[in-house]
Amino acid sequence: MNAFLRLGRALLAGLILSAPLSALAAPAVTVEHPYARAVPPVARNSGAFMLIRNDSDQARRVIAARSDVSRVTELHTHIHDHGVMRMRRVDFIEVPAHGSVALKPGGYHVMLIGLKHPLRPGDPVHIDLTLDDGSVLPVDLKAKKIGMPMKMGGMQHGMAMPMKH
Ligand SMILES: [Cu+2]
Repeated sequence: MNAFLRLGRALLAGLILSAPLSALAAPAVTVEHPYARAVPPVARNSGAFMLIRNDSDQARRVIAARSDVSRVTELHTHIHDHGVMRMRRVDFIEVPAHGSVALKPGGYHVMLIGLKHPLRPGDPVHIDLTLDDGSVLPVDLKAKKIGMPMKMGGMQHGMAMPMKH
């Protein structure tokens, strides 16, 4: 009986000790359903969208993005400015603890500026997202044909993008 109790305690202690290790092993921030907007050959810019999920107790911020398909890659949002939808660069995109944030047309997106080649439907895109804890989240996705979020919003993605670089 005593031996069983000891064994039980040892197993319990082992479970408690190993818990933090298993928490470290599973990535707390993950990405679901990533895709980029396929664009006509004349387009110089595009956007990438996804759902970013955070399973940790702490809010996490995406603070930078890099991609192999564009010369410059930025984090953007859309704002309504006197009835006109405009894009604006943001310093970070926050993913709440035990929550998620959607990057979608008309909202947050990863802006691909200065495409190195046309993004046709099915073309692969690799994006690295840098988080505020220093970790890098690699995202592999494909370009696909999608509708414009709004008549003007969609046009501005390719046409009225202020280039400050
Ligand atoms: Cu943008």
